[in-house]
Amino acid sequence: MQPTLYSFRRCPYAMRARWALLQAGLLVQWREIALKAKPQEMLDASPKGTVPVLVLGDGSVIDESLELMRWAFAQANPRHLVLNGASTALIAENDGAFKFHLDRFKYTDRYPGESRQNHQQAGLGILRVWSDRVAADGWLTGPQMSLADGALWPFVRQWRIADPDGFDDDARLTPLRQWLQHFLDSPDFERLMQRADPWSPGGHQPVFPADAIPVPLDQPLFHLALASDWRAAQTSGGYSVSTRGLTLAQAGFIHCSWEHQVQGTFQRFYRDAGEVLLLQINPADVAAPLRADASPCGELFPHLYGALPLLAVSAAKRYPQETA
Ligand SMILES: N[C@@H](CCC(=O)N[C@@H](CS)C(=O)NCC(=O)O)C(=O)O
Repeated sequence: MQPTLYSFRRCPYAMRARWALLQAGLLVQWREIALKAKPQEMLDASPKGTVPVLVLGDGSVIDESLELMRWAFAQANPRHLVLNGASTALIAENDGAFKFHLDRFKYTDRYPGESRQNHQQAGLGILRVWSDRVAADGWLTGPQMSLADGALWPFVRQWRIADPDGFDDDARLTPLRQWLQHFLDSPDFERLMQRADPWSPGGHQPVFPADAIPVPLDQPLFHLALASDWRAAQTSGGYSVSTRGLTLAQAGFIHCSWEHQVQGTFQRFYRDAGEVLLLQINPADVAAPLRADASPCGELFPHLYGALPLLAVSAAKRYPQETA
């Protein structure tokens, strides 16, 4: 059974959670809520009444965004997002001091007696230090994207919306602006900001992501592979090529096809690739999440969000088949 997610579109905690679910190739029952009219079902699962809340198939509840991210990346971490201790300290600073100043800067009328300008300076001060980190290493905690990057960007985006001049005119924030743009330019951003009407019991039940469907486990999947990559996988014990010229870690998933899509995929990407094999995959034998996502032209393709175990491949035949 798919987990159930209670979410609110613009909430930065729910955004970081949905971002992680997208990366991990997961599909959930999506219950968008109105903060002013929380469904009783959500409050029964988590009486503290904050989003996001994820209710798993066994009834257990995750109602802290960071735990939800960690749970998602425990299911699959195809891009090798770094789950390091340095992230924990930065996330604590974000959810603590930075959010404190963001709220008081953004909603000054709710905090009588507070100085908007003081909170702006304090918030920008934190952002400058984060920007220096990005300038030094590429990402917040080092040369690779980590949990901190995924957890903080929705809050930095909120600051930018609240304080466009302060954020855009500060030369020291240039690296952080580029860092934020990376997340906003990704196709994931549009997907995680999809809209839904607030959920009501008995009403329409969408899934998140709304443009994806589950992959049926009783239909074989197919993947076109360079024969040399497949041979290398026999030695290394696992296959992790996404598509021609891209690794699983680069793309975030392994491209697959249903039977009727194989020929088109071959024509588009492999016709001049030399020796090509068609791998037939039993979807019930893969451990990593499978999700069918819409391609840029809208067609749904099955994607595997982890390495392909050799045992899940029931046949590897030359493609197109040689005629005698
Ligand atoms: N520590 C929680 C904080 C979540 C949170 O505060 N979410 C806000 C929305 S952005 C909320 O649900 N507030 C309840 C309300 O406004 O009634 C987490 O990380 O999940």
